[in-house]
Amino acid sequence: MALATRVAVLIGGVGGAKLASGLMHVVAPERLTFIVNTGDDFWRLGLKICPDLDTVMYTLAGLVNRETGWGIAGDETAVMDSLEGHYGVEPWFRLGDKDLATHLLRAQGLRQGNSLTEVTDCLARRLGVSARLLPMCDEETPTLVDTADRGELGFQEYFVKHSWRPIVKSIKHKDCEKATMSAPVSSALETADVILIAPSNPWLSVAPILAVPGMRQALKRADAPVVAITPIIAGAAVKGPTAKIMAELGLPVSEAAVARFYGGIIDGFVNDIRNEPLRVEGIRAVRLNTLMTDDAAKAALARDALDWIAGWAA
Ligand code: FO1
Repeated sequence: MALATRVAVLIGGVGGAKLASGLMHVVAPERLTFIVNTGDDFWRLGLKICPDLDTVMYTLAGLVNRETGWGIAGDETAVMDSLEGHYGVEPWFRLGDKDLATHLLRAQGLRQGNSLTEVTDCLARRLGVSARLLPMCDEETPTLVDTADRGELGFQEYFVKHSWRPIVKSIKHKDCEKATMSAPVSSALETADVILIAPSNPWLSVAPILAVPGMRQALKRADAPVVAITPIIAGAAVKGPTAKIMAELGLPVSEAAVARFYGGIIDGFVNDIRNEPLRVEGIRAVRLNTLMTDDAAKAALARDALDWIAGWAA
């Protein structure tokens, strides 16, 4: 099933990038399209930072810092240190020197009037990434996190400056009603043989993608089966605030709650072997090892998930 299959993946964050890496071993890169969350994006020091696009791009290019899951391996921060040391600018969001090259080129490309889709494609191709990398939309729809103790925060303020400690009351996708699905995103969903939702944070990293007008309808209308992979294993998140946010939103920290969150747009759910069997109306499920501890586990999850889908998708 794998190599000839056209796979589109809705993805955000570090967890998603691990699956992206696994898929690269199983699906021909030119048949892989990643539709990436841009709700984390913000302008900083006059540069457009796109953390989830960069995490996927660097992962696929073999450049990513594998300890953090973001930024470039071995990067240094001479520029950030100079900002702080010479100018007293306290960079709570730290950009590596090599990483800055990406942000400089992206900001330049955008200021020249290119779309984020065009700029992203140019950067990825120059890094030798042959899978297609698409922002979920070209408009800016920043994720805002309304918190009990610090009011409304921008995503990176919540996630980095305050280390996702604030208590989440609600999550908004600013100006999402003005966003539009780009032609490449629509085409990727129409032509895919399989559509996967990566084990990214559903509320922080996937919800912004689903908030793009027309995205949910495109997923429902797609011929391809839509299958989500659980970000919850044994009642906890592998990494990041997924479980904490679910509890703060009053949801049970369970894979069933995630499956219900995606209810109506998914046909299947890849559960974890450590979890109880999933019982959610109308959703097929399988239990695989979704804990991607090394490259072999990432590839195995990608292969086993696609083989399972091949077994029931017409
Ligand atoms: N995460 C941090 O916890 N601290 C940082 O200083 C930081 C800088 C950073 C720079 C570029 C980039 O692409 C990502 C960066 N991240 C940092 C991670 C980022 O906040 C998250 O990966 C996503 O936004 C959440 O999915």
